[in-house]
Amino acid sequence: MSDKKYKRYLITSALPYANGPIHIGHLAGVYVPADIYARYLRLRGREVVFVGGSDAHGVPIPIAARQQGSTPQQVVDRYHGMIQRSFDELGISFDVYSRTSSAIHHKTAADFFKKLYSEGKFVEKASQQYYDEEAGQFLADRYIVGTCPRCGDGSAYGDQCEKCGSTLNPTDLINPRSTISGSQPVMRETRHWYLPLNDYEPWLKEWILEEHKEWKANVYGQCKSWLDGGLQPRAVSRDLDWGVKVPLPGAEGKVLYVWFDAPIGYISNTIELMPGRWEEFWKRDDTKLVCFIGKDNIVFHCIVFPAMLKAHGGYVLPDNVPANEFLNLENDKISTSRRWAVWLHEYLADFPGKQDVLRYVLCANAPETKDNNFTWRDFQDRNNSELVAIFGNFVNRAMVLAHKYFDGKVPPVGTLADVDRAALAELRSVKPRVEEALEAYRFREALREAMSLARTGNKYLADTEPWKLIKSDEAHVRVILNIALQVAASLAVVMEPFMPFTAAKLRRILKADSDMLPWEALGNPDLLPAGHALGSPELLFEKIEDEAIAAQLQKLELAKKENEQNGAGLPPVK
Ligand code: B3M
Ligand code: ZN
Repeated sequence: MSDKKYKRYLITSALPYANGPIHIGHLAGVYVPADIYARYLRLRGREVVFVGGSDAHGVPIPIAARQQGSTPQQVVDRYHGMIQRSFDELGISFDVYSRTSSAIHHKTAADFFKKLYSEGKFVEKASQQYYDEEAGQFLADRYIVGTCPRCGDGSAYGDQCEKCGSTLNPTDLINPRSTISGSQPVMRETRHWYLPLNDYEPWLKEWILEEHKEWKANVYGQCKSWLDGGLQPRAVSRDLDWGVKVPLPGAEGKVLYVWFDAPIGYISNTIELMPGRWEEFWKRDDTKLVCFIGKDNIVFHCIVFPAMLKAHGGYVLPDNVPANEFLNLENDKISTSRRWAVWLHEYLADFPGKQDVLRYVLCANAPETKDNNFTWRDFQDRNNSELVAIFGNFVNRAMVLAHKYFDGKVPPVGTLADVDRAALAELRSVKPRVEEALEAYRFREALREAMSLARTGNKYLADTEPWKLIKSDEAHVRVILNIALQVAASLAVVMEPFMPFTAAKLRRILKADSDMLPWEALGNPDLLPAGHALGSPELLFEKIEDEAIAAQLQKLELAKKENEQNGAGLPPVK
């Protein structure tokens, strides 16, 4: 679909459960690409609202509370604050970061449910579910353990065996036990409300399979297989005492299913941000809604949430859902419960001032089309041989030479040689290439194109060797340094969405503010006027030594050992 019809952009990013800290898998899958996209659109002068927030509901929260000996509310408060701070420090530029425990969210989600209920959009059904008589409550799937019927492992959960990976129903378990009281649960009748997704199937098939063929192959493929398999009614409520209460008389002890209320959180958070204007963003068809998520959330964002919005009526639908695959860590699946992760708050403490190195590595290596692997060696290599040796080295050389030969001022251009014209052609070609990749959610490619400008600059100085030429042809050295500095100025522009801290530092070094360096002027050969006084040279990046990498690898080994000894647990909160 053409972008011309869009007047504003609504960018959402999955609401992480507030039951643990953010790790690099979340970042590479969702938040780094979403932030790059939001920053890019703002730079292009588009109106953007970038929505984030913590998911305060769902069984994971009370489970974490039990493990930690605290209450669900305490768990949410602790992790929400921690997640919010670490996102902020990494420069994830949310316009709003709230949480689904807010009063406004409870009201928005309850109203949404009530409208669908009063219009007869749900079906009500009775079913048999496991009940813990000692604890006096129904048991969510995760609260039931037993023997896996497939592999015989004794600690399978009601929804999944973690040993063999099988998806299970609680009734599949042999010898089921409640994790709350340890007693054997009994079957009891309960009633729930279901969204009849089967009724929306023909519409979803048309809307996704015909009208959104441009969606990423991994997303489109997953939707197609769900739709081909046929959709079933989905319960939108649960027997649980943590969540948004079902707003109906006689529904005590029931809450909205977390996957019903969480996506409404995007709406609630927008209302919190702009109480008077949120409807412009959510209810006008000239808004482009883009939802950034990881692949495990595809069905909820491409099928369930759109069906909810359609059932409600009046809301825009996602224009795109550019979900990523998973990032592994040192060739093993990242897992919060097994503590196999690089936690953002620990990274920020261990590598102060190196936010952009992580942003760079996670984007350059993003699991865009298939699962990918993060290794500390690769992190070190990309820092040392790309950021330091190419980008940083180029800018530093240009700055040092400009100070040495021209008193820290941008020299004027003169007659161009072929080598100069070739560099200028490269400079001009960057903008359309980066833009095209970003508009199509190809963030790795966009970053590669942006970095190609640094490579061009580096090679240009290496080929022309102005430090040798200065004796024989000062006029040409003026040209070379003018062009090199223009390339550096364009790097300050093009890197802003990817590495905002570095872009700001580069602007400071060049003594050029954002007004001098608008996105529209990216690639212009005259961003810095002749005679412009530069700041002092400063290194953009520093080498990461082997010891720092060894320390990280050791930390992972330690977590693995502790995990093997103590069983699964959550990472400590600092
Ligand atoms: N909290 C699941 C997850 O963190 C869920 C996402 C909600 S997005 C509306 O993967
Ligand atoms: Zn099993």
